[in-house]
Amino acid sequence: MNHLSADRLLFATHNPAKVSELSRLLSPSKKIVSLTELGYNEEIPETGDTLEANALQKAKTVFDLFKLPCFSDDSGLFIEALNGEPGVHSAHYSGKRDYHINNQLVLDKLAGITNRQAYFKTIFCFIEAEGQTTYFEGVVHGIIAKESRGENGFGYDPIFIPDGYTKTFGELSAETKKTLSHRARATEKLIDFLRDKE
Ligand code: ITT
Repeated sequence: MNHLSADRLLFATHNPAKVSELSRLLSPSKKIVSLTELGYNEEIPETGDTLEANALQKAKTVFDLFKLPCFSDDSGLFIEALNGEPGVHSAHYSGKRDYHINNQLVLDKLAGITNRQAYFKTIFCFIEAEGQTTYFEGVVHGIIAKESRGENGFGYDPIFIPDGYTKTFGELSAETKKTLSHRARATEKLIDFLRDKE
């Protein structure tokens, strides 16, 4: 067994909702260690033009600090009728990191538009050691609801209805989101990769 088979993985995020989602997805095989647990509260720069560039920037920042195998995810909501917006700008779409305001902005921009097609995409960047970087992708397709519904999850969950469902991610349970989300799909690939290393 090499160091990858250790049961702990450092997750380069400050988003507690993501930490608990990932912990549920990975358990019981791996334990996620968050930056908060390590006492690291600095803002991680995210200045890239793509999900890949941002994921690499986050993982590299944290890897360089702690010299531990670590991964990050960068995710976004891509809406067809808005030419892929908010995309890489999902966190601060309105200029503010405020889920409610950003959801309302999307609904306002889509007012009167019938094409509601959208997808969430996640890119995981895993840095195992200096120069050993691997990416994993996960996508879930769906549509944007007419109004915000539900309190579960975070971010754009209350306005996103995954294909095959009538409820938003905000209304669906965490258990259901776990079976079909973009992050779940990327996580499966990460788990397979880690398993192959054991
Ligand atoms: P870190 O960069 O600290 O990991 P973040 O909140 O900035 O956390 P991302 O850059 O990966 O997260 O994602 C950008 C935004 O996309 C995020 O703030 C949410 O608004 C939205 N988002 C990502 N994943 C989501 C999900 O599963 N459900 C709903 N919205 C999501």
